[in-house]
Amino acid sequence: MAIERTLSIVKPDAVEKGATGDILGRFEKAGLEIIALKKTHLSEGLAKGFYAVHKERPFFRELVSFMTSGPVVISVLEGEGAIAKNRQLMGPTNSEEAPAGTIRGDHGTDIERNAAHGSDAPETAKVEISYFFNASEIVEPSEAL
Ligand code: FUP
Repeated sequence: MAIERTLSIVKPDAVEKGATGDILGRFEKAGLEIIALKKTHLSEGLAKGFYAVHKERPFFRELVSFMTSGPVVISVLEGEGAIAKNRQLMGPTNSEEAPAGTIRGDHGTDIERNAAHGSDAPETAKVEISYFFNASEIVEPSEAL
């Protein structure tokens, strides 16, 4: 499997309950390297832009309101099959259906307050990573030598 990059967001519900360290730890234990990281409080404009693909959906306003309700922790994860691995660690979108042992099962509440976001495909990962990080904020392998 190819080395991939994916965007992760620890959402406001999980940050508020102090689950950031547990969630980032799960990524590292699964062999995903954190190559960029920031804690920030999203503006309405940034949250709307991030979820623009859902702008016609009935839950859009609520989702934007939730995503701007408190700080988030955004990271870029790199590793073998990082996109699928992250989504496996998160579990299904709806926390009510996510099994114990998954991030959304352990730290989320429902389909909106679901603790974490992870990119769903290589193309979206690329767009999402550049939405939040400049190239200079991402640690490239050569810098680790
Ligand atoms: P995922 O790829 O698992 O993040 O899920 P989706 O792209 O289907 O949904 C994007 C976000 O919209 C999810 F984080 C949850 C949210 N959502 C709602 O708040 N209500 C819904 O009815 C469906 C999705």
